[in-house]
Amino acid sequence: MSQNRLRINAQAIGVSATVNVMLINPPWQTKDGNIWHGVKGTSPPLGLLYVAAYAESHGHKVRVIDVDAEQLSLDDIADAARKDQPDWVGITAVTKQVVAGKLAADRIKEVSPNSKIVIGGIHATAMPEELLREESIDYVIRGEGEVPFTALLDGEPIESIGGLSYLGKNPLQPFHHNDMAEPIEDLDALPTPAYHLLPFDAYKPALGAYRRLPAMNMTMTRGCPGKCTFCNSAETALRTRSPEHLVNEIQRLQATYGIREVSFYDDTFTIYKQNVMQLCDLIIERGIDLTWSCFARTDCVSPGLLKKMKDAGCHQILFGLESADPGILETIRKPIDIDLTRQAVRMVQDAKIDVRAAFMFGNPGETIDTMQRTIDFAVSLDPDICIFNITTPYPGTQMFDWAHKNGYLKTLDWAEYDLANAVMELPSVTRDEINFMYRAAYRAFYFRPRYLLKRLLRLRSWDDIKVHYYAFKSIFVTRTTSRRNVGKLGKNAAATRNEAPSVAAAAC
Ligand code: B12
Ligand code: SF4
Repeated sequence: MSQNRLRINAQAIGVSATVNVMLINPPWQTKDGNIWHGVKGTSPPLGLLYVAAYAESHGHKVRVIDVDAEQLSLDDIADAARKDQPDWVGITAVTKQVVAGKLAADRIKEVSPNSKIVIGGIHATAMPEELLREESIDYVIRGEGEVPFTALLDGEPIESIGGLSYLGKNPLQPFHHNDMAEPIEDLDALPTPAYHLLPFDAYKPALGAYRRLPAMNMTMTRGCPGKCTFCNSAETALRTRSPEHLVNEIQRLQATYGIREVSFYDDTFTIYKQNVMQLCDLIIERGIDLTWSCFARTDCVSPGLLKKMKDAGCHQILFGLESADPGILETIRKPIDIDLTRQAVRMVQDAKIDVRAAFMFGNPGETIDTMQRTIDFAVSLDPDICIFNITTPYPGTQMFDWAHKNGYLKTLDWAEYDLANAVMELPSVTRDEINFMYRAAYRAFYFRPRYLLKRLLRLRSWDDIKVHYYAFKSIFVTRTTSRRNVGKLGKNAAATRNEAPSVAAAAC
């Protein structure tokens, strides 16, 4: 797909017959005992909104249903589909949502049998055949959805649609996978995500992740050159919007919704340092009243950049630090030097920007000692917020293929793939040991008198009090595996269920 083609499509309003489209974000609620059960937030499903906006730009009538944000049930989705009888239904799903996505597809097909159902997003990209085996799902779109989904709505021949997977007539070779569409090069040519199709007031980022409201999530870039084995973004084509285009969009969102905060959801927001500098200059020059947060890597920041970011309203950076063990960092292909990380965290703290650090337990080669080293490192860094996740090998990642090939996956129940539950049984450490250290990490980090005092002194709002209340309640109240038991745990011992805190996020 050439850039010209994209531009022409984006302007081609009304060239094809208008169809009725329903786009669905299925639920992904956390379970009781997970820290975010209390403090989680909701933000508009950006991928789905990009797809919606592009379809609208071709004149199609689009409705978006966000099950969690609107607090709906499967029955509500069925009711909506019965009433609307959409020509096309698009469902998005990360791995954890896919079970709910399939249930939604089944219900919609029951009440609106003529609707064609398409599923897209990260999980569909990795596992198209799994989804095409579902009777209710007609098509899968792999990769970026804007162009291929709209091509379906426009009635283009299915063989010509990039990234489309579908069933053919030959029972011996039922699956057809068209070549992937070219990554969209000119991101400025995409229409603004269709925020207007959702109830704006229903959204609020997770407690602790924002400074002011109302807030909106946006991205400047797509893709990541990183090679991390656990990540679905690894080695995806890196592209960026121009800072000017992004700032214009922020100003439009301020005029329409009065937003005062932006969560930048780029994989590595600071990857193009010059662009971030320019973006900050524009925010400052135009006097835009904005606070914001972003994700970055410790090898992608510098003191000058951080100072500029702070001046332009940045209040929090999330670093995916993963482990303090150099061997593990090498194995997961994120070999950032620990001393460099220490310096980078210090630089951010010196710039008076909050640090949110994310670590993973249960990587290949993990032992109790490496996890303890990670805990000690986290405590010594003293970030403002610390997130510990359990390594989860998501389909489509190198780690999934490795774990699958070696027989380390203990379940393919995708609902268990939530970063708070060990789904791999590794030779070097048991699942119970991982679960134990995971909980131990939260206690070790959050129950330090120095940390508690620092947080108490910084409580600014009712939301601040709530986030701490839920976090501490979650850590205190959850049942724990005793340290004594850990010594006795056999490799095949059943892992303790997800009872400890986890944090939804941590792209890096
Ligand atoms: C920001 C973010 C979050 C945010 C916000 C989510 C939101 N409301 O937008 C929060 C913090 C809430 C979050 C939570 C979780 N996240 Co998250 N998150 C991200 C992140 C960094 C960016 C998402 C984004 O906005 N992308 C930009 C948009 C434009 O891209 P996109 O969503 O992929 O959509 C495009 C295509 O996929 C496709 N597409 C998507 N949907 C559809 C639907 C149809 C019909 C079609 C045709 C096409 C299509 O077209 C879109 C436009 O091109 C990604 C990493 C990444 N780069 O994507 C991880 C990522 C999606 N998250 C991940 C995970 C694991 C989670 C959690 C499960 C964590 C947890 N502890 O529970 C939860 C699940 C919640 C959920 N439903 O998303 C994993 C998913 C891995 C997997 N295979 O499941 C990712 C890939 C990071 C990683 N580790 O690799 N996340
Ligand atoms: S973990 Fe971060 S740096 Fe690594 S591939 Fe994913 S997004 Fe890129």
